[in-house]
Amino acid sequence: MKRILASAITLALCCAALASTAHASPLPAGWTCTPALCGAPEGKPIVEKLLPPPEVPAPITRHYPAKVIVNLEAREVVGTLADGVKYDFYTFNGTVPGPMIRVRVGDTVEIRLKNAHSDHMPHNIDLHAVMGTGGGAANSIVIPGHEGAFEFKALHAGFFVYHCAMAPAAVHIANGMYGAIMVEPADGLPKVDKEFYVMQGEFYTQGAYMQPGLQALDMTKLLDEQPTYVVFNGAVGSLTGDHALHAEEGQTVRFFFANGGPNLTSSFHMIGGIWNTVWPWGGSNEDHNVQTISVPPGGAVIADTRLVVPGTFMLVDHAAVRMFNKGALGQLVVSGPEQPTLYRALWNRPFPPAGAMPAAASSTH
Ligand SMILES: [Cu+2]
Repeated sequence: MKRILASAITLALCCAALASTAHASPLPAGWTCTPALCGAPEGKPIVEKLLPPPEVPAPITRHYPAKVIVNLEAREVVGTLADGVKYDFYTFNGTVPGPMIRVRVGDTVEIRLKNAHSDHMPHNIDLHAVMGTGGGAANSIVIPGHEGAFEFKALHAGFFVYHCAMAPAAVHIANGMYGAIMVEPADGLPKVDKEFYVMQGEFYTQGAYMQPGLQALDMTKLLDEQPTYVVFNGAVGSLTGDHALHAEEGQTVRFFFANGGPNLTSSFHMIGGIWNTVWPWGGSNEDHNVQTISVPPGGAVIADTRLVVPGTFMLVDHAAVRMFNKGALGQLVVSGPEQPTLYRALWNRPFPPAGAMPAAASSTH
């Protein structure tokens, strides 16, 4: 009897040991547990340095997984939607979009979300980079004056949207509560000279386009998906005039472009430019020589362009009414010497009506 009991105890201990060994991998059976995916965070926890858009956090140069702490705060702020037009925005950290987060695949990311004492609504965060219920939304619901946190392993490289998912989510998103997170592949992205962060979003105001004053959300327009404004980075003119983006001829410029929506798909285009390399959908596949990129609500793209001539290049949603009548317009000003072999003006002159004597030929063509 004693011997049977001893065997049973040995078996139980053995099984427990096996179970704990099997538990060491955070991934389900059948997955390859690479060091990048399964390695424990190394070094001291890193507190993510968050910057306002269109600024982008520096590329990641470390080659090991780390613990990254991201401090976000839901803030309801009255801000400028257009010249003379105010709006009561819902934001992450006071800006639309919220700051871009940049981590490396394999990182353990701790999202801390506070809800400002001065806010009136509960908020939360759903990050599309998260594999977990609600992308973290269920574990980050915070009422004003409260803070919540959750942690996830960044298993998939890519560029992802995050947004508030508090019901009614369409309202929180339509009020500007979105941002984006880049999960860099283990070896990083190809180096470029400049990086910019731009997000498109719609606003549904009770007043007509450019009607001055503090504008309230129009629920009928929202439900009908008929926005008054379609803008980049939360306002008409956020990337034009004094706020235009700048680069130099010869540089390669990268756009981290995402669409908060809540409803419209963007047709992201640079007038006078071509995207040399894009990562459509923000995923891992590269495409080349692309003119216009479809970016759905809750979707994103990484788009690189090499600037070969000087000029002002307009960034637009190529659904044309939105660029000239609803605000979806930005400027990239490229400085440098003219390159006449690549682009030059020829002529602009009257030509004789049909039947008139032809002018002396100026060309053998
Ligand atoms: Cu919210």
